[in-house]
Amino acid sequence: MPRQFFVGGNFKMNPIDRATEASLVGGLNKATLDPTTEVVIAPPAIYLISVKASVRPDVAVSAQNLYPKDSGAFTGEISPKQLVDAGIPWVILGHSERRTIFHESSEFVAQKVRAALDSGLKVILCIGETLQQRESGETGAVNEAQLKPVIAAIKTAEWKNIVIAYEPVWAIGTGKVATSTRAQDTQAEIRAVIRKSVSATVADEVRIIYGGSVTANNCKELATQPDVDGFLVGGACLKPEFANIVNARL
Ligand code: G2H
Repeated sequence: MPRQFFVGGNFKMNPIDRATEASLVGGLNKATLDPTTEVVIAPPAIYLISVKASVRPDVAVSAQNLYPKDSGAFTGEISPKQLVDAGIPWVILGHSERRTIFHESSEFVAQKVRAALDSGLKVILCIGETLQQRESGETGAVNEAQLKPVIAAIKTAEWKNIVIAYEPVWAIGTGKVATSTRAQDTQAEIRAVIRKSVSATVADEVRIIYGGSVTANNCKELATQPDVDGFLVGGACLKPEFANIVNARL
């Protein structure tokens, strides 16, 4: 069965006010979106409930993070159970901004993935190498090392609830998008890791999306690549061109 095209919009710490949130959601609600693309948007935690209430029903909502406990003395954190209670079905985990700025290890990301799946959430799992790692030929090893604790933490049947977002750190918010060949080659390599370490069926079925400076201008060529099953979009998801990215395969 072909893999369903998936486009996520990662708002990061935007918008800065509720009026902008309303206009972003309003714009998306009016847009013509390819009905065969699965669309998920991830606003900041404070807007999750209002976005969920106001966005069109064919667009799902995702959190950008969680803490891997049900409840307790973890000031400032949000639990998987609270997300489920709020009707939020997805969570982004392992984003490079979390790994770098907030020092999240791959093992901690795997704990979060485990907790998310235990509560019934679906996960957009981000991995990717830095420029220095790419230049020293470590891309494959870095991606495999970031995947490894997650592979160890979850069962084969649970991979249907995971989308892998390959986001080379050097391409994030820099305007330097990966060439379609580079994205394809790296994502094929990631799929090969899943084939080797999980199963051939999971490798064939898991969606591997690309993130890092995706725009309406570069999405169509990237979308022609066989191992690019969609996108995780940052800056461009705050603009009307997000609809063009959702429609990249039209
Ligand atoms: C990568 C991406 C969204 P941007 O972080 O996750 O952001 O499209 O702004 O590079």
